This record gives sequence, structure tokens and C-alpha cells, in this order.
Amino acid sequence: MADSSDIAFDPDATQVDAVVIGAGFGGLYSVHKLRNEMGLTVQAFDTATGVGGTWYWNRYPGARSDTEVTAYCYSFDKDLFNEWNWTQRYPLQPEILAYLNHVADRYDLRRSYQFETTITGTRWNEETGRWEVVTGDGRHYAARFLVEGVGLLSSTNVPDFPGLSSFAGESYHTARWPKDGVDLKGKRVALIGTGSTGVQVAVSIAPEVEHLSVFQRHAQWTVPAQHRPIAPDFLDFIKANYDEYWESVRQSASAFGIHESDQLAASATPEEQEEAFEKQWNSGGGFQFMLGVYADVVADRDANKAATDFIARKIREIVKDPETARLLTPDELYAKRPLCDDGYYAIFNRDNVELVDVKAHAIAEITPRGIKTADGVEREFDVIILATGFDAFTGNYLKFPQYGRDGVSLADKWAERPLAWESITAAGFPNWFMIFGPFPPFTNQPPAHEFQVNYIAALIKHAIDTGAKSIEVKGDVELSFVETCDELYNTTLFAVTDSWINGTNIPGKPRACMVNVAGMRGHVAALRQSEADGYPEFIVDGASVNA
Ligand code: NA7
Repeated sequence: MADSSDIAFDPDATQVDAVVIGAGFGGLYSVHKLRNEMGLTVQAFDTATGVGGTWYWNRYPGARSDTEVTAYCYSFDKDLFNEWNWTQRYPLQPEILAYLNHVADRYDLRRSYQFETTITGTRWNEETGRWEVVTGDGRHYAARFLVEGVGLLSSTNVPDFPGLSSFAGESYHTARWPKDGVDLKGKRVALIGTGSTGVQVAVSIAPEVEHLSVFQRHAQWTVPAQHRPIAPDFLDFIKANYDEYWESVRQSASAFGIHESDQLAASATPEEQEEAFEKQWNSGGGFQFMLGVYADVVADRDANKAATDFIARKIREIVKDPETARLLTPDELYAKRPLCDDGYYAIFNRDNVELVDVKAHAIAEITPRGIKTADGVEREFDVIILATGFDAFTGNYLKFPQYGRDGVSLADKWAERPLAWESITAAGFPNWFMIFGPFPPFTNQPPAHEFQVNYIAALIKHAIDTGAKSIEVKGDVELSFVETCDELYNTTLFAVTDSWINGTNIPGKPRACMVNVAGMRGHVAALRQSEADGYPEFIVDGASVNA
């Protein structure tokens, strides 16, 4: 059986102040903060050939952010914000990747990275107070601090379909899409999965493929994105009120830079509700529809039903075939990660698009020619696209063994459910930090990443200034934080709706709360308080800083 002794401490390991894993929004900013601003020696790694994280890997057709881009970027340097010109409010993947490449160049971050390098294990060395970090090419690094920006949604979920490897055509998971693209023109394409990825793919490829079969297990509620350029006066407003704008993002629940309603649905008449939902439908955006019309859509079943009744009517209006409209209408609450699209329901009016109900007849096997469902029907395809999602929150931290104090592995610590504090660290793992690990605020990520990296950097500085060998969150603090997260989460409808938010998308993964519904402002308040109080949540070198 694997144990911590599998990772040997190499006396010749390269000594660095910090190792950073990941070259997405969080990892890149960590390198900038720790190396450029704090003067630490930093070695960073990424499996990819370049920077980008999520935006490096997710190159599938139609990949784009569905967050207002004025909050989907860095805020730490006003000049960077002013210089970069986004072309639209929900940019496509190439534009976001170009932005992250620009950031890497502007702050000279690339020289700290070793790309095409997979981390194969990490282990805390009690004697030296360093993390042994081992790479796939057998190199050892001994780092005083370890910062992992490995992504909330990056460990891909490829279902164990019998016969998948026997398929004679091409098959791709959307998050491992070939860099050179895939020519789908005139091809017979199967798309498995109808989450936010599947919906983007379907809309994007429907007009060009010969035939598209969308394999749907659970239908999802989705509303129009309503793409348009960024309003110039809004950009001017941000530039003129820069600090206030970003602080308002941090003081919101979702950090999306959107209007968040404080009105309860029950305070409106059915006619007023209809009008309010219609207005939001026309203005666009999934998070906006969920959070911006009424405050209790994800907490109150009646408010939720008002929203879903509205969307169900829209589906019936848009989709001409009543049976297809019925299948596209979820029989679930509106309490998954909200989706928005560029005409998803309408593609099912096309002659070349078919909806396959795999809730009624599951995928039985992949054959050399195509996909056979449980009713015995075999459909033939040239390409199979797996838009089947991710092992969210924990998957990427558990891809390689990580051993904390006393050789305890992270996999064992998280066997029944993840335990962590404020999504940035875990008890038993000194000098070890995650960016947006388990129990993050359920928010737009870049502003949260930035805020977390600033906190982690200040904590690292505190450890250095106090001469601490180790700094580690207290076990009781972690447990009480997780209990509070559970309590808050159980007041929401996310708790009773299966999705990657509670781990139910991965067979065998324990169902658990993994988010902090206190939101961005609650997270920000907790970390600011911690810093102001001198980090009472932490044990520094074996003794509380307050002791
Ligand atoms: P999601 O939202 O987890 O969606 C995955 C989809 O794949 C979903 O429709 C699943 O159906 C479907 N799926 C998964 N396994 C199977 C099997 N075995 N058979 C049929 N269908 C299956 O992942 P996305 O990539 O769309 O989005 C993840 C996040 O990334 C997104 O929310 C953004 O924040 C970025 P199910 O609903 O489980 O029946």
C-alpha cells in the first residue's frame, strides 16, 4: 500500500522559498505576488505547454466565459486593466487565453515556470520544515511554502462507458480538446452531456455538422446569454471609480459584478414576477437570472418554481416539437450551477439535431461504430464529444499523493468528505495553501483568487517575519468552519439537487457540502478579520501566535 515513505527526502533537492503549482488565474498571480512583490525564490509548474489553466485546456467549440468580463479579470494593477481591451462582455476562450499570456509576459512570469511537468507527489518534512515536491521527470524540490492553484474544475470526468476505447472514430473530452481543433464539418457527431459545456458545444457546432445527437441524462435550465459588447459608459465608470468598483465586487455575494436582488419573490404578484423574469431573460446571463431577479430563488421552493415555470413556458414557445420540449424541460429544481446560452433550445428545431434521452435508455456501450443505448439502438458516429464534466473541488488535489504532518495523506483526510478552512488550507498540512480549494465562496473566481493569494502572501510574510518553521490552521477551527458551511448550505436548494456542487456527478464520491454559501463578502470579512487579529486560527511553529 502506498504511504508517505514512497516519497523520499532528497538531500540534494533544489531549495526554494515556494513552489507554485498551476498557471491559471491563481497560479500566475501567486508567482507575481511571491516573486515580484515579496522577493521570494519561486519555482512553478504546470502540466500544460503554456499558461492559461482552465483556458489552456478548454478549447472546445463555443468555449467562453459567462461572467461579465469586467469582473472576470485581475484588479491588482489598474494599468493592466486600462490597457487591455476586451471585445465583448462574455469573451471566447482564445481572448481569455491571450489575456493570460499577456499577463505572463507583462510580469515576466514564464521564467519561473517549468511547463509540461506533472507533479507526482508532495510530502511535508517535519525535520526541515519544507515540502518535498517531486516531478514526473524525477526532480525533487524542497520548498518552505507550497501553493496549489490546481483548479476547481480541472480533473476531467470520463465515465467508464464499456467499449469507449474500441470506438473507431475520434473521441474527445471537451477539456482535452486538441490545440489544432477538430474538423467537424459534414461529420456525424455525438455529444454526451448537457451542462454548461455541452450547451456551449451544441449551439456552436449544430450549424456545421452533418448530424448532431445530443445525449441528455438530466435536462438543465438555461437562459439566454444575450451577447453584446461591453457598454463603454460602464467601462468609463469602472475606470473613474476603480477601487470602489472592485471593493463592491468583493462586498457582493457572488463577486460577479452584477446586480444581486434583495427582494423576495413572494413580495411580487405573479404578473410582476412574469415581467421581472422577462426583463432578465432579455437582458441575459445565467447568474443574473438566478440571483438578480429575486433573492430567494435558490432558497425557497415557491420562488424557485416561479423561475422554472417561466423558463418552462419559454421552452414550450421555442421548441416546436412538444415531445422534445417536454424532454428538454427539467423535472428538477433550478439549483445547479446556472447556465446561459446562445440559442440552445432553438437548435432542436433543426433537422440535423436530435435529442437522445439517456435517462430513459442509458448508454449501454460504445461500439467501434458508435453508441448503443439500453433499448438496443445503435447510432453511428464519426466523432464522440464527452462534455461530461469534472471531479470538482477535490479531484485535482487528489490526483497525486500528498502527505502532511505524521505522514497523513490528503486522500485519507478527505476520504469521507473534504475538510479545509476557507478553501485555502487544511489542518495537518503546514505551510500548504490552496487557491479556491474545497469550501470556496460560490462565486466568480478571479476576484476570489486574487483576494486569497493576497491573504496567503500576507500569511507567508507573517511566518517569515516571526521566524516560524511552520504555520498550520487549527483542527478545531477547521471543523467549526466546515460545520458553519454545512448549516448555511442546508438552507439552500443546492443541498437537495444533484450536481458537481455536492459531488454527486462522480460515481462513488461522497455527497457533501463543499461550498461556503456565506459568499464573497463573508469570505472577505473572515480573512480580513483573521489578518487584523494576527491569525488566531493558526498554530505557528507549534504555538499559537496569541499564546
Ligand atoms: P457538468 O455540469 O458536470 O455536466 C456534465 C454533463 O455530463 C451532465 O449533463 C451529465 O449528466 C453528463 N454526464 C456525465 N456522466 C454521464 C454519463 N455517464 N452518461 C450520460 N451523461 C453523463 O460539466 P460541465 O463541463 O458542463 O460544466 C462544469 C463546470 O465547468 C461549469 O459549471 C462551469 O463552471 C465550468 P447529468 O446531469 O449528471 O445527468
